[in-house]
Amino acid sequence: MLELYHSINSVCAQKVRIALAEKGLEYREHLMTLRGDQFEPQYMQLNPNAVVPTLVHDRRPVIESSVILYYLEEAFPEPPLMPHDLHERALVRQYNKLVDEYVHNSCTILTFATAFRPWFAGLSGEEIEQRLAKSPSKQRTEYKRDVALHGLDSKFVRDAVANHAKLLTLMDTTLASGGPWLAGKRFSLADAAVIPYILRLDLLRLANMWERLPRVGDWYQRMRARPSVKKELLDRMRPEDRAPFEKLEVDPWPKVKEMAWAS
Ligand SMILES: N[C@@H](CCC(=O)N[C@@H](CS)C(=O)NCC(=O)O)C(=O)O
Repeated sequence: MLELYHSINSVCAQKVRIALAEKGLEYREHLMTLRGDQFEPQYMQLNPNAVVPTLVHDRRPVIESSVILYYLEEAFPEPPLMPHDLHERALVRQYNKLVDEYVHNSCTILTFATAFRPWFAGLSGEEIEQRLAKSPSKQRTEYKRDVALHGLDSKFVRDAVANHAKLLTLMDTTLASGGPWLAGKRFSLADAAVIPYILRLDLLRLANMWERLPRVGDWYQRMRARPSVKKELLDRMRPEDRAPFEKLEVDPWPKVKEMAWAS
């Protein structure tokens, strides 16, 4: 039996839900609020990093979203979400590595600098620190504290934007040399891993980041029409999941635009 600990807006969990849907796998879900339940000792036994997603397969946990994607591919090979061609397989891993190493934290930075910033409204640096103190990742705590205090003026934002630009450039290059999917002619774990971050930019009103990259825009439309993406990303968002994005008070684009293609 498959079980998934996740939350609707979690980008890391979204990629896993897409892979599960693509493979037609049913799972029992444990919906987390991430407002403290990730630190429950029982959950941290499954995932000592106190983050989602966690997949439990036959009572054994698998953590780290990209590792979960590869695990699902090996445990349930049909339909395949890894290409046959070795270079395309390497490209899938390259996308996942870029996301794991740079894009994920950059997405957290942009999201907490804007849509999720009101969660910390009115709190002092110390109070914010207390709220974040339980997280085992001191680096992510530092990012969140800084963007909660400084918003898009945080010193971390420029690199976060540049890392998204790097992803978009890789997408444009690989789509130009192949396509229609990120790692060739078939939908793969690269598409599943990347779409949550592109949707997030869109929700943060930053879709202009790919205005000069029409191939990326076309891919995004193809992805939005895909049943797994519709079911697990677009249709799963409840009003409360959309609210932080709809309530964005300040349009982030003018500030982000200056940084987007600066280098
Ligand atoms: N490297 C991890 C990152 C997981 C992660 O950061 N998950 C976020 C949601 S996307 C989370 O659980 N955040 C809760 C927190 O930071 O307290 C993975 O890929 O699974």
